[in-house]
Amino acid sequence: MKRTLITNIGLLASPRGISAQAGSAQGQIVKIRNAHVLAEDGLITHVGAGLVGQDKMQGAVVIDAEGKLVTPGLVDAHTHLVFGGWRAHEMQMKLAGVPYLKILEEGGGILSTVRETRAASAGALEEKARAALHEMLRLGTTTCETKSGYGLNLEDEIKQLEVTRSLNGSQPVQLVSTLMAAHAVPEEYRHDRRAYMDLVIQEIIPAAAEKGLADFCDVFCETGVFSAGESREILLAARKHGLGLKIHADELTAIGGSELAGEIGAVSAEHLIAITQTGISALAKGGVIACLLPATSFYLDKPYAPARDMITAGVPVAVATDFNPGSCPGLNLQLCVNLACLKYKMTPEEVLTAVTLNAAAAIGLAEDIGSIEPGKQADLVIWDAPNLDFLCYRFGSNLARAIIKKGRAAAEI
Ligand code: IZC
Ligand code: ZN
Repeated sequence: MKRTLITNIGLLASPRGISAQAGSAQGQIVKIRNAHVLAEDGLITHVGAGLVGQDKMQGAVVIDAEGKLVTPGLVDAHTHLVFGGWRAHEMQMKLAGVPYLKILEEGGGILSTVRETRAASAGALEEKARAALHEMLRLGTTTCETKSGYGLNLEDEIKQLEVTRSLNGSQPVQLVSTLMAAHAVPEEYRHDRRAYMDLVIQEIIPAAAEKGLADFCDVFCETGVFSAGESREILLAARKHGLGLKIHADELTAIGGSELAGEIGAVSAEHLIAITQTGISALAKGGVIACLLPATSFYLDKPYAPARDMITAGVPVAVATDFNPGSCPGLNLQLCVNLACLKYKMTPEEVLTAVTLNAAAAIGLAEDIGSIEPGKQADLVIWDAPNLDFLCYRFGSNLARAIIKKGRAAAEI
């Protein structure tokens, strides 16, 4: 048996539970001073305070937290990690005020990344994504969701998903895979979107599900991309193949995405910058987790999603990066912690739940990760911070000092 003992934890802070926390429960955090955590074969078996018994020490690798803050490993519940190229060539256009959806309409944006992803080999995509994961891990992210959606044909969607599978287990960050063939209508189907819908429903979803390459299916429900009706059709087809449902809803315009998420009981709805009160009620009624992406609001210079209204309405809130080459070419979840606190006006405690337990629930892993409790995976971060307020207050530096994944020291900074 492999034992790891993390001792001398100044403050252990963690949400509690195996499901998403909503309303006032989102801000309820367990805080233990002078704590220690024992992991055996990658699972937490004991969380305690005060003196550590000799029995716990036996045969254990000891990690001294030096009186610092320890939280669960961060969970990034929304990324587009596997892609070819970047979109820095669109920077001047963006600075000149050309909107995100206009760039897409003219064949750039997502479609530019599709061209580069199709042209790239699986090996090249994998090495690029591996470098990003290395960076994420050092910033405290121990689990990450990643979407396809830059292939937009059977072969290249499967290629992206296979890259994700190959990365999962061959580096420390655990991955959850989402099929997002409905990320845009590819150029070759511009004049026959029905034919692309059929390809997604009849070929890409069944193939991804049959090969076990995806856990979730996501759709970009947005003006000029997929309507709420089209999104419903695609997501219901995905459900028939056993996939969990996610939806990019109300990112820029409210066209019924949140209402659809509530109606079909999606696991999560993403972005929600433009959500209406009706949309918020639909999420609450459908038990949908709101996955908010504050770094995208920052990068697109858009308003911040009304997180407080959602919390008041009893919608569990998760916060993620949205790492992608267009609307958020950044993967630092610590920065999202700062933004969630300052821009969403969430408390440090609510934010911690948003980037750990609620994020884990948004990707179907709340029973395994997202809190420091016996029975969960030993995924932890030791921070160069005395408490949660400090984590929300400092920004722009990497405060992670040691990252532990499944009981093993995965990175030290
Ligand atoms: O590549 O622009 N919003 N999809 C929906 C994205 C952003 C990713 C991208
Ligand atoms: Zn996204």
